[in-house]
Amino acid sequence: MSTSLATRGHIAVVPSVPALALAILAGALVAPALAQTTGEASGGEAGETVTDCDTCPTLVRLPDGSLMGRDLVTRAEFAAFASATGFSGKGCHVSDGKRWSLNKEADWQNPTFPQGDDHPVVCVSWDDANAYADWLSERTGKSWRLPTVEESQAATAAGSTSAFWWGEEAEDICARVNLADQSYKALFPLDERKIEACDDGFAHTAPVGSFPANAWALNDMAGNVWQWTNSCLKGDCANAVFRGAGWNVAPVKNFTTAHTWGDRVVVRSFALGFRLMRNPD
Ligand SMILES: [Ca+2]
Repeated sequence: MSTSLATRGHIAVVPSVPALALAILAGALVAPALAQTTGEASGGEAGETVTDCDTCPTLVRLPDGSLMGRDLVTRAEFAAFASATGFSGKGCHVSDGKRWSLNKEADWQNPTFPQGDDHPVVCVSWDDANAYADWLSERTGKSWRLPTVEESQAATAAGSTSAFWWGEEAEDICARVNLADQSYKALFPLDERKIEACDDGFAHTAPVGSFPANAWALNDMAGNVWQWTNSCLKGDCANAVFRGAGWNVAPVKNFTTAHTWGDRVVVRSFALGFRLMRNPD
């Protein structure tokens, strides 16, 4: 994929991930989850968590002071929005392991596989994600939004310069991310891609935070579900970039910090969700 991407409202050329990481890190690795605030404080410590309301996504303060969702937005969090607004978004792209198709009845409540309230919401379009962010902004009086692809990649790298957020090699990847593994292969035997020989324990999505957090205390920055970003795809803002890769994805190169993909902003997929940022107070 081209590295020439547009951020909504302006054009940005994405630097390499190592350059991003070096620029942002400036030598400071941050200990995870140091403190919890109510969201009223400003200018807090890197690593602290901030929560605006009971059903709002928990945020982690990054070294530059910005606030990133600790987790992928969950079904429970999205349900609060759907209940309050009457949101209904039917029609979701699903795959049998070989071919993708539009299932007109599938939606975030029924993505065609079982999910708990603490699983990442899927079958949500870029438009749906922005509607949720706008609703959260109205509700909290604060500004919620999707991260740009640069912000998402930098938060994933968390100061590292390696291909994956944990290192250069994919070994032990089943202990790091939820991907297309042997438990997936058992349910999707038609998939002819190179499926990892290991078992991460989840055939579909996993509860958020089931795997180790990265150095900035962020969960699932790779794996579980793809994450929408606020960046246009190759300058075409009818399409948006997503990254991180999901539970049905192989091979492992998809889980590198640099890897991106994209699709139309109206598309819903059973392996695609999102996380949000909130502008600091
Ligand atoms: Ca898996």
